[in-house]
Amino acid sequence: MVKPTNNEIAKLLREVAAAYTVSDEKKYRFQILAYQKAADVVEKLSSEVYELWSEGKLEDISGVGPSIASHLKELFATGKVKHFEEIKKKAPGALFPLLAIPKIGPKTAVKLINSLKIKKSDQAIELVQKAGEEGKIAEIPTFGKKSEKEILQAISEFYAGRQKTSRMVLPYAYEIAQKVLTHLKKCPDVQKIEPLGSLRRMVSTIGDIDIAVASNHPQKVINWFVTYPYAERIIEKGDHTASFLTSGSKQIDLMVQPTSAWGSLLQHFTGSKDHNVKLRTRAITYGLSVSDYGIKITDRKKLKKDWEKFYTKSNFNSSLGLYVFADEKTFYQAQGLKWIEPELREDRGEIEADLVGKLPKIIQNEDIKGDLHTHSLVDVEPSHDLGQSGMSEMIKLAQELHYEYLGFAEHNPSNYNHTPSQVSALIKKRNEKIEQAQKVTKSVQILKLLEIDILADGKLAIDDKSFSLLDAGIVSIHSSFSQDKEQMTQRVLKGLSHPKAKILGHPTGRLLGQRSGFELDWEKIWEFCAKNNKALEINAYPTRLDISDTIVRETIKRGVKVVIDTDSHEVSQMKNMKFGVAVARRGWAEKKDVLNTYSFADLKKWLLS
Ligand code: DGT
Ligand code: CA
Ligand code: CA
Ligand code: ZN
Repeated sequence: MVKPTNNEIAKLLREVAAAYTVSDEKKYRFQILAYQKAADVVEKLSSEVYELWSEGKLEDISGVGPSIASHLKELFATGKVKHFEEIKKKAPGALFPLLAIPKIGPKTAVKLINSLKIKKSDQAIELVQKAGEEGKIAEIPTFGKKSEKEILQAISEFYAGRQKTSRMVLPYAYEIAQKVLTHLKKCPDVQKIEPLGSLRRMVSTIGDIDIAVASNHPQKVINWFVTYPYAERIIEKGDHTASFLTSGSKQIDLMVQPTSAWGSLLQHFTGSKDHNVKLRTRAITYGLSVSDYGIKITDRKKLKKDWEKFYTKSNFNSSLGLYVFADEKTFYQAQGLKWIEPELREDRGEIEADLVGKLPKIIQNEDIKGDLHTHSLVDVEPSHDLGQSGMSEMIKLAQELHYEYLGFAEHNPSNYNHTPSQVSALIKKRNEKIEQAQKVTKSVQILKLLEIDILADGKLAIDDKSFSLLDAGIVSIHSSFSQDKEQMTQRVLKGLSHPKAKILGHPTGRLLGQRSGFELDWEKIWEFCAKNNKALEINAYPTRLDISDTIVRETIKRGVKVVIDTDSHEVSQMKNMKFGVAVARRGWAEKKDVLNTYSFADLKKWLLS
């Protein structure tokens, strides 16, 4: 069984597009577009293509056509695609490593390969670099000194571990954006500011960071923007837009518009692209042309009567010949829609739901009443890593977060070097620490939980006697990841079948950008969870964000609860809750779908159910 990650699949699709390009760009122009589009889509997808395939949902990915989908099926089933290999043979082997360099497209790569007579594909990058350092790239017709310099710079960026396809995990991008926002807010000409694009939609991985500013002096804002202390290279500096690369070659895009057009700017650059396309296509049928500047009436006869109030003299910009919108809500209303939460804007049925008044009232950060999965430094001689913070500081932060309850769920005492009674003794000792802490803590109820390994055969790592010392258990898979779907599913179901095993921790085991997670037969898992009152975790740990938004949506459709946990191993990580809430919001989850929005009494009741 082969499990390529989304990034690997996207890379492969780009390689095929590149091979088509160098083989006959005119003849294959449709294929090239289709493969590039598919690569874009796969790269941005918040669920793994492999998972979708295993759920029989490959065809649901909009942007991946039936022919590419059938090739992907072959890839997942056999590990390679005959058709891809044939096409790739049409191009020199050295093309593919060179594609990893920013700035080097397929045609540039082939020119370099031919002019520099590069034969060894595994040394292609070094050979190009060497040629550049010797001034040989500048001598190639149509290249010149300037492009030689750019190519050398791009190669050194590449070597610094900065591949152009690498996406940031959400919390990481969020931190960078906060720093840039702090810088921009010091500029007196900035009137409004907002991070946009995938960051505002809180997608689990972020390609680049988009920031919008409302200002009547765009040039001043742009000049200020590029003085950001960590701006390593300025890519573009125009009248209304600018971009630079910051540390780690992460791209920051800025767009500035006057305050009067803030609404359409927000809407446009929040995306997603698919949501925007759907919106704009629909608007045309009502005689409207929608853009980031505003809305133009192209055919007044088609405009609905009750929308007319949004198109008045006061919001008409005569120099642009269109209507501008200062806030996003009116921008949507002017098209007969209600405001749609950014996390829902993925063209996954949100526009249709809005039109019939069926948009969900999605969960908010304030609805969260506690965190059930945290690791303190209390040493139970565990099977995996200990936390780094003491119980008291974690409880203190829980109080500051206005939580009603906090669960300590250290890893179970290792069962390799402890007898079952030693395991019980260690849990008892940990429980005493909890009881001491509870004595001095009034506002937060502390739960005695544990993160328990589901062993390779589905047995749990602690026995019934140890279990009886706990309020409930979070059961998780931390080993034998290579089992197939059927085995994994049985293993998980067996692990969850203990009456006190109430939560499945980080259900797919995925690590963003590193490991695509294992396969499960979701229908079986959902059926079991619905029947036996088990919850699936949305693990908010930055590199996990597991389960994904699309699985959340299916989970709650079946009436199965999710629980959002931070899996904190250090006190400050408890603040990652919002990223898990974002996954829930993107999965259309409402407050009632999420276990840790319950009051303590209701939660206790559920844990005993
Ligand atoms: P990312 O950066 O890959 O995580 O994803 P986004 O969604 O932030 O995409 P980005 O940075 O390329 O563009 C930001 C927004 O700009 C996007 O969400 C919607 C809008 N946008 C970009 N390209 C297009 C386009 O071709 N058509 C339309 N209608 N909107 C676009
Ligand atoms: Ca972006
Ligand atoms: Ca962008
Ligand atoms: Zn774990």
